[in-house]
Amino acid sequence: MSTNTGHNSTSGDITWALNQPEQKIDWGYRAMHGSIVLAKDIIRAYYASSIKYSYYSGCSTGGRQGLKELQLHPDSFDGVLAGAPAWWTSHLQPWTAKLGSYNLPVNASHHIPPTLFPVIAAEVLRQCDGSDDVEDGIISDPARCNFYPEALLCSAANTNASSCLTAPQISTLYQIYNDYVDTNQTFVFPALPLGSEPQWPVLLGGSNPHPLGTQYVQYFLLNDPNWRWQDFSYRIVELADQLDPGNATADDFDMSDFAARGGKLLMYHGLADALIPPGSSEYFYKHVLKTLLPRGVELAPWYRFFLVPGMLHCGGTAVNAPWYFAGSGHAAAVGTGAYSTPGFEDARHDALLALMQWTENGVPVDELIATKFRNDTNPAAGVLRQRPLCPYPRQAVHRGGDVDLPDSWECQMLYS
Ligand SMILES: [Ca+2]
Repeated sequence: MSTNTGHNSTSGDITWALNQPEQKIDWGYRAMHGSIVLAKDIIRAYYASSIKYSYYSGCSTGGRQGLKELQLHPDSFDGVLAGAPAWWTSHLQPWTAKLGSYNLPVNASHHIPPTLFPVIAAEVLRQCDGSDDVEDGIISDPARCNFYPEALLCSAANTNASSCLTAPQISTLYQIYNDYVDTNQTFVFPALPLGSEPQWPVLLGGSNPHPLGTQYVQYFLLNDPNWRWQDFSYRIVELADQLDPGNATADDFDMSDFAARGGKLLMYHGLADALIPPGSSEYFYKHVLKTLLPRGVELAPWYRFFLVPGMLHCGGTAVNAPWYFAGSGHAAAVGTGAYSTPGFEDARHDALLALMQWTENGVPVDELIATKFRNDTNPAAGVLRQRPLCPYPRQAVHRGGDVDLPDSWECQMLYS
């Protein structure tokens, strides 16, 4: 089933929410649950039999919806595949406005024009590619790179504004790459990762912050279309925490009811995602861990989280990274009629089949093989690269051989 979540709009438009508290609740969780209940009734009636297993697959807001449904109604689904979840609505949306403001106004000396984003991307890749021990054009562990932004600083010898950054622009770069921390060192939201530059035009390339930030504050939080992003303050975040309109934020980290009934959760997030930082999924995972492990609930038997090196928001890559594993929207990116992982329709290469095998046969997802086709819209043209994705906090480590073949890699703990 699918649902319009109770309103009609394009995906970047929040104006419908103005003074509509019931529609906000519909969007937050209610339309999803009602639709699930009705869909199950229809399925039972049509097939005249009971439902054996129910699965969910969604990314971005779809990821949030999967987590929210699981938290409110642990018996709705047996398996949930949640990609790049926009789970932290009350912080993600204000951060989106804050992030955009770093690079504005466009006539300021600190503004970095989008034409410089590829220059920054190239320097980040030059400095960081090898920090994961393999020079393959993919930054597989951004946290291991000790990036030095001043390498981009214009000098007396190089004053070409299309190939270097001024000191005020370097300061903007620091803001973009640093977590949003506010009053009393309060952590608000994680930064964009090194390697996310190819997707920066979405949130950092406009003459205003993205509407998903600004319009959230205007139409969802304050019901004040006249609010200006220039007036952003920490008060907005505090208000969002306090009100959380529509109860949209999926922050009930105690998912032990879902675990206890045998539910399985597979979560993934692209490490080059510049719309929702992968750090927000790491934060989520760690908070579930901190909530449940002290009570004796291990995560590995029911919840696994995969970071995807080089993958943009929900899918795609700018650096030829293996990103295709039949996640939400992946087949649609290939073209009409595509399904699973073309040519590799099995639980090793298809996250949904892997989730089903885990749920129905008890085979845990110890790794997933991600694929980069030579041509993203024509899998028949062959495979460029395949590589395992590993359950956090493991990561794929090269053990020798052709880096483009999956068996040249193995999952190892990222600490020792
Ligand atoms: Ca690398």
